[in-house]
Amino acid sequence: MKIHPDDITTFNQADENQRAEDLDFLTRRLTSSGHDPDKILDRLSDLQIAIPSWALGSGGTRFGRFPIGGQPRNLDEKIEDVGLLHQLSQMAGNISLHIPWDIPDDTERIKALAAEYHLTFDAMNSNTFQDQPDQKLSYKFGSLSHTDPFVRKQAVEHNKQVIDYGKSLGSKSMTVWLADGSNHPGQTNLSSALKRTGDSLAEIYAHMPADWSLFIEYKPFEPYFYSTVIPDWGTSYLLASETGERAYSLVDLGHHLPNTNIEQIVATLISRGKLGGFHFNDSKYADDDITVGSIKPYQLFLIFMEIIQGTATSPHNPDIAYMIDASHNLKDPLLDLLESLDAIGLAFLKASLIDFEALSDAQNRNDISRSSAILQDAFHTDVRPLLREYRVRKGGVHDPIRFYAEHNIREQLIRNRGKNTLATGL
Ligand code: PSV
Ligand code: MN
Repeated sequence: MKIHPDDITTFNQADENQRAEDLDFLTRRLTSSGHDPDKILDRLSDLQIAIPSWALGSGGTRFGRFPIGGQPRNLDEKIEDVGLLHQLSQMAGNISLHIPWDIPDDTERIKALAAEYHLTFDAMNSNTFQDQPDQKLSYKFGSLSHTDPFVRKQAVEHNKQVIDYGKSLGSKSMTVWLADGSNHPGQTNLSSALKRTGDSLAEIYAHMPADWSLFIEYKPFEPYFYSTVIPDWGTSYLLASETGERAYSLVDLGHHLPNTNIEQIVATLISRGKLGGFHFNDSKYADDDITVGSIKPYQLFLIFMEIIQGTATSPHNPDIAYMIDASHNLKDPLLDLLESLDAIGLAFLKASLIDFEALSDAQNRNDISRSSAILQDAFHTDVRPLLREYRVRKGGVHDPIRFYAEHNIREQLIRNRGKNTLATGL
């Protein structure tokens, strides 16, 4: 769905004066403390967040699913939905595809359709955690790490095929999340499984064009509960280092055991130039995949602090591929994604306000109170006027969540697509 520019203008004009006042207040505060709001907004513009093609419908749990009407029925409609998110927020200029959930029937046509919505294709994702109806060998006991070389070959071939789809769509990276693992002690030989995985990854890597990157995603448990072959950042880093220069780790916020210091992992990986991808979501317990920033907004702020600081001091880290990897069981998926984009934008802006020079000085003097005060000062600044300004300047709406509700977008989607549509994905 494309929103008519007149509707955007009308919406933005409604409380223009109040917004100008709020922005003026914040701008004066920021400039008096040495910040350049225009520069900060330029950097925000570079922070485009990919939307996964599998997160546009209602998610489910293993106990049930409560579908929402108007879900996208095919890839074209998914692109339309991401286009809408981008038009409103100006922060979602990329789409990430999961194969075989979203196989493009005609890559040239799909690429052209995405371009109409100002979208490009971010990392491609393979799927060797489910058996497909036409599949010869089962992944029940693993894929890239399987004991049977024929199963490994099938899984490697699938990954190569995903790269080929990505090549024709203009993507430049491939994410491998390997679900392989075991449920029972003794079920697998842990070190042999890791070795076989490394060998399979090397084959996938060799198939990538020279300007592509490989992202290796880790996860400590689920779907298997005793071991996963790539459980943590250390294993991912190890595999990435052994696989090649353009192989990197991918951090998914939900893929850590409770209370893990994720910002420290981010800092460490960036310092070694090995943080390639980042999946946003939030969680209370495990891989809950709920709205970004809804549970731990301070953690998100600290992560952006490490990203901003780390990429400035370790320039050899590549541009990070950001994606929202969430699942929407209760909320309208599009609204939930808009909320997540808001949370990401706000955390980034707040982290941009940290006085890094003063922080470094306080750290060198071991002045803990001063260090904390610098962080708190940035975190408690209300940066919403700046985010609204960014959107209006770029042609979006100042408040995408309100716009979405006031314009009854879900009702329109239900009218156009039907009440009982189903989207592929989780
Ligand atoms: C696995 O939990 C994961 O985070 C991976 O990124 C998958 O590709 C995605 O979720 C969807 O299953
Ligand atoms: Mn993920």
